[in-house]
Amino acid sequence: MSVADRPRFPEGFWWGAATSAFQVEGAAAEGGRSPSIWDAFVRRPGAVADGATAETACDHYHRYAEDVALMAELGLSAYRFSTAWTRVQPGGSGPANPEGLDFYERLTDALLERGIAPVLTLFHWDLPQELQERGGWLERDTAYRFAEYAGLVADRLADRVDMWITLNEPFVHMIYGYAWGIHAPGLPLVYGALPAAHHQLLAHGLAVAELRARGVRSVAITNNCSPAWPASREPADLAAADAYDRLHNRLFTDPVLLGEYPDLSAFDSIELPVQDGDLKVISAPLDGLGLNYYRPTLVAAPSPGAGLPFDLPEMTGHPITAFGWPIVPDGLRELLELFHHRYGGALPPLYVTENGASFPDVVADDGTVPDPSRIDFLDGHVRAVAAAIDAGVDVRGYFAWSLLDNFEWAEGYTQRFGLVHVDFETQRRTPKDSFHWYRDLIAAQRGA
Ligand code: PNW
Repeated sequence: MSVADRPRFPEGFWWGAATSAFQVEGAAAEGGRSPSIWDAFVRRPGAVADGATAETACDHYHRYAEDVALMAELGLSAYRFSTAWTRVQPGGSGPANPEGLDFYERLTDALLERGIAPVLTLFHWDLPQELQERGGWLERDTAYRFAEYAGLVADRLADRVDMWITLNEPFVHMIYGYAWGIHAPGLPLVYGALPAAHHQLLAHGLAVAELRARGVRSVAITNNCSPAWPASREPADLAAADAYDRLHNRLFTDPVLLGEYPDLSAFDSIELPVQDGDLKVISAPLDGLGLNYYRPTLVAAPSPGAGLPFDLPEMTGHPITAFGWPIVPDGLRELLELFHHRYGGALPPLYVTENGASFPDVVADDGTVPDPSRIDFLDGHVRAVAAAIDAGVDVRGYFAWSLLDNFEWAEGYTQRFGLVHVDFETQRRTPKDSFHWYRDLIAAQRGA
């Protein structure tokens, strides 16, 4: 990219990369860690591609120092990771497990030594299995358990973590985990999943209070969001896209920013177990909103008897990733501007907390990993962020998903999202061409 052509970012903009505990750590039976719902789910025949488990994953628990060195080489200003509840408070209740907290303290300190801001997510889908056996997010009590766990992490790290993110993508966790059952805990409850929305949101609000009580200054939540594109300008398609937008983009954002749920009357039987005072807890002021963007969603009027107020037809006419997701960089600009206009003064600064793509990367004979498609993907999306900033949206950071190839949930190790290639037999890390591209981009931006 030539200098003249380079997008401009505000001073102090965070250039980051992200991972999550279950997807990279491994060491599943070490350090006092208890089983999570994902440890249970991967054992279900057919649940995960190739019957893969995350017992070793990227072995980041043992190799974190090497991984932090890679981050330093990239020149990251921030690193987004998650803490495993199963390490910090095995079983999901009771006192902290100091060995679990020791690990996150070592990681945090290693980041700070390299001048990388730690961005800590408290929940990235790996609920302690013991809490699932008591109902998981279908139970209100899990929200109180989460607040307690948040307090334990903050007791140790409140003075050192730059930004705290309560939940990662509660929408995806609810839909994949509780409505369709294709992720842990594997419950195909359809509309019966909705209590998992309210209880995650309540957990978020209760945790914010625990963090504030420990002096934490910067708190956010990360939502997966996707512009809903109507299949045509026909009123039935427009209404379907509006219903989808309420479910995917507003259900987990309106309560947090506006203190109210969106009108969901387009859906047959949505019931949220809201009690007096909950929305006040849920709408505690935040310092940031994290958006994870991967793709827009095409939405059409439902076929008769569909049970949902929309259909989601395949989107054609765009290049696709190895996952089959359409590549639409401008959708990120659209999303950022949508939030800016929709929430106005109620919107805190935005952070793109995940964005990336999977491609079938291999290490070439010369030891390089050519991944031109990922470079194109990242370049297009970084430009989309710049365009949103130019349009007046307050975006403060961008985190590539992911630093490392890792355990991609139900896809196991078959989808590679990393800037760094991981050989899952030898644990050898090899920076891909996109790693060098991102390093150069960051250097140019920080030096500019
Ligand atoms: C996110 N979708 O999940 C998660 O936060 C990551 O843990 C995950 O590895 C990454 O994206 C890549 O999948 C998503 O259907 C799951 O649009 C599904 C969707 C988006 C994000």
